[in-house]
Amino acid sequence: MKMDIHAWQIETDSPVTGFTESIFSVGNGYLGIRGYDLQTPKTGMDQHAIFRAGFFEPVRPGITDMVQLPDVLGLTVEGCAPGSMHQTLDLQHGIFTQTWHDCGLSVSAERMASMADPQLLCVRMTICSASTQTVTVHARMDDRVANLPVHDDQMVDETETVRLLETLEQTDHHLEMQAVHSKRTLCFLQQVLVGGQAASGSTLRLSLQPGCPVRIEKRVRVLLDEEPARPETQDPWQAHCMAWEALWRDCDIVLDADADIQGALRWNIFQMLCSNAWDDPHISIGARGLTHGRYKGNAFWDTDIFLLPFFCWQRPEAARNLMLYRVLHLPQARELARRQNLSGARFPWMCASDGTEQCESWDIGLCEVHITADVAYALSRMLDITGTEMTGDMRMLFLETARYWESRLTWEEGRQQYSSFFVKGPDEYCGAAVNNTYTNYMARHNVELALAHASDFMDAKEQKRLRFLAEHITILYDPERCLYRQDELFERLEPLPQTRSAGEPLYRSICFDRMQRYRALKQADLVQLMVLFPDKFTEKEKRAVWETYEPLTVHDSSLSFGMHALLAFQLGLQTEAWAYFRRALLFDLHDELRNTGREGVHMAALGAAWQALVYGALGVWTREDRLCIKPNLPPQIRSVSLPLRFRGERYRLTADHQGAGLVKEA
Ligand code: IFM
Repeated sequence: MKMDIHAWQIETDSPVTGFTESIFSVGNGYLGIRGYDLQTPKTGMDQHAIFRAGFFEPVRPGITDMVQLPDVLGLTVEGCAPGSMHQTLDLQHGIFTQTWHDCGLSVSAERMASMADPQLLCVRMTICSASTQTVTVHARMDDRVANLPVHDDQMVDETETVRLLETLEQTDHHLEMQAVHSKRTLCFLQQVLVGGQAASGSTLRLSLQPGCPVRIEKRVRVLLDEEPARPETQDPWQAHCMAWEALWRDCDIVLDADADIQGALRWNIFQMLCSNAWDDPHISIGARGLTHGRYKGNAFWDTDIFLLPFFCWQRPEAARNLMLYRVLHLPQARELARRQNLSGARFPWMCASDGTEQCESWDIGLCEVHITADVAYALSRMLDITGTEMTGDMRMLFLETARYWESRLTWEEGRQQYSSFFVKGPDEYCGAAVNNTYTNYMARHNVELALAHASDFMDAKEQKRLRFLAEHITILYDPERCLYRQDELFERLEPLPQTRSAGEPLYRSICFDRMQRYRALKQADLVQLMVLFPDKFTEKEKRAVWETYEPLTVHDSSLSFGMHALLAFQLGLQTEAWAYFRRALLFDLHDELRNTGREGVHMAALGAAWQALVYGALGVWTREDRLCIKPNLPPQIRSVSLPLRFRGERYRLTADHQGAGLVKEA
């Protein structure tokens, strides 16, 4: 499907599909609306999705789903069924517009989730008629809604909807619903304006004259748990546009490059902002943000490792809250470790709003343990970049996660080493591995963080034990090849007959079990490790990892391209870096895995592309309390200018092929 990507706009003449719904999702971090067709009433209870961040309800014992809200935005012109639509997303002002022609009418319907008022959703419809006629417009809030919980197993198609909300009361202006299980309440307050004047009722009869457009506006305030309504603004559209302009002052990256690269970069940043409830530490970002219910709305390492850098450097308050979310869930992480007969704190692979483990696939949920060290790593990076003062709870997080590793790793007396058994690294095609280097290296780093920041909380014996652990954890390294080895079994696996996936991911045509026994990587694993610690590995070691593992990687995960681009930039492999960067940047816009419609926007890919540019092509990093840059721009990018925040100060980084500068801004 063709999407035209301009510097500040994405547009298409294609009909509304799952794919366009995902791409044209808009949000304000609290409320997210998929880009569904406003004119056509929904035919299935799970269609026309709107989400409220942090609102989860149980769908089975112990398992929650992000609640789908009813379609309160519908604004339909009676009798019209346009065959095609022009759809435009204005990235600068966060407004999505669908324009169509039917019944002698020309209609444009704009929508937004207000960035100035987190409770507010608005639609504005402009109707022009070619002749004198009367039309009826329906503005009623549709209370029919159900969730269609998406199975963790990507091969299982979901068929059963679950009703999570019931209606308590509905009038023309007010809809009150209640969550079936928790009894949390949800209230929608609707205001309709015709030509700027308040209209009564939700069925509007309009007399149209040629050349006299009529504007209908619908404002819906969404209140969860009886939260008080914020004061109304005279012009919510203007307030929203101004809020977006302020966001772009903090986050825009101006490129001198082809318009599609500039536009795709802005769309990536736009979608990260749309799914981030920046001032609430109780809400994280799910793997598909507020664009889809895939993964039940849960947060993974995607947030800590892939998205966090963008927020650290451009929205430090948001980065702080994303890490506070982890800190606040330390009690649940302790409980998870205890349930797994382990000490300390173990973060869930898939984390729901209440901090519990939501992963229902036992192998991934139990053995993809690197998440715990990823959280500790992310916290240390956030502290370093934003200059946030470390609290006692943060020190406890470092310590409790280190204690987890002490109990999760196995001491092998014969070899005098700590080993990890039954672990999966980032490469989810590696089976259940032994001594995955990514996991062990991250675990060691986690223990070192505890020793550096939490030794006051340990007695001398514990300090000694943890130091011993850090010194004796197995890191598989072949000095002859200067090569870090992925794990103990990888090289014994059978080669994959076909090394590149074309279109759909390989797991769609080859059973997961079979994939686990091939010598193929689903996504960056040691490549991932190299980019997390750019100063800890020599150029030779990075090259050895690249040359060994890159050809074996099938990139069946959205997390892969950006990390490959980043390492390729660092290695000066400009051709490869650009090819990977483009694929990362356009991952959803080009529907790389053919699942953007079915699954929503891949949040981690957005952050990975941002990192490839900022860490890779611009060489931004922190060293000894300093902000350092080392640009190595690809020829396709002639110059870059972006704001960065570092330890409370604002900077502007500019770079072109002649040089680079970093200027402190007032
Ligand atoms: O966290 C990722 C994982 O690395 C690969 N499978 C999908 C998850 C969610 O994006």
